[in-house]
Amino acid sequence: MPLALTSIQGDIGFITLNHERKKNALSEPLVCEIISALAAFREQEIRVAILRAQTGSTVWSAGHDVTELPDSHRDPLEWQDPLRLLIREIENFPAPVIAMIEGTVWGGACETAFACDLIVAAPNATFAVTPAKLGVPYNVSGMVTFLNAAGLRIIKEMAFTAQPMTAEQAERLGMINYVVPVDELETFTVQLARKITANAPLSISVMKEQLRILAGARPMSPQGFERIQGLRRAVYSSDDYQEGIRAFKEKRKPVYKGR
Ligand code: KGA
Repeated sequence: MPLALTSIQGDIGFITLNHERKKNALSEPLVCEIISALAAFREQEIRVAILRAQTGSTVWSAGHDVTELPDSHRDPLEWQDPLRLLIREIENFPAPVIAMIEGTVWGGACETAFACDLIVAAPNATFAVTPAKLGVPYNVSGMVTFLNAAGLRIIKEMAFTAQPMTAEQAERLGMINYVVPVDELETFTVQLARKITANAPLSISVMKEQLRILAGARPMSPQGFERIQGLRRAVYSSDDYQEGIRAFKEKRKPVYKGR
């Protein structure tokens, strides 16, 4: 069974996450299917892509497939990691991608939603930034995605507490575009997409690309980058990182020691 289903309505393409058993965790096979779907949409000149879960989902996506994260001593979010590939595909897709969210959104899935151009959510949606729950040192461009989604203090609270934020709060803080009743979610999202497809695609595409480049333009010295990478390495080589991954697999609470 496909892990991601695709369908097309006019010039709007839908990608539906379809791995309910694993709560749509972003495993390499699932990410590959999403990326293939986006590639096909490019060929078909789709003008808006909508990334969604199945109707009635309680979990939109549980984030990175934790069982695929390296045990230790390797960067868990290196350049070719499936989550990193997915984020870049969404950002580089030449038309808007709308995240249509029903259910909870965790970690790398939260970044995936924030990497989308617009977000429409049902009232039951929540958003959690979870690296600190697992002991993961998040990567630099991923932190930029979060930083571009909300004010610094809000992102710090989400990252440090790892607690889910409600859709209502996320809308109030400008992190998402709309919260709409669950039974209107699809109609509303399609109407929003149609407002986009009524406009000039080349103009939209170049604005998306400009905003991507501008939003990612963060001055950093080579030394600053190397410093961050060195700090991250100390974290993914730590006992705590191993404990976080092990605890997830053993379905228990981690015990962190700070080393
Ligand atoms: N990776 C791998 N497997 C996962 C998973 C994940 N992120 N989330 C859930 N699963 C598996 C889970 O182990 C179980 O497998 C199945 O999906 C159903 O989940 O049947 P199995 O083999 O035991 P579960 O937990 O039974 O479902 P639930 O009780 O309905 O709870 C759903 C939630 C989403 C609340 C729960 O599964 C959960 O807390 N998942 C982890 C959420 C999370 O913390 N994600 C962050 C992943 O890290 C991440 O994205 C990064 C890189 N980060 O934060 O830095």
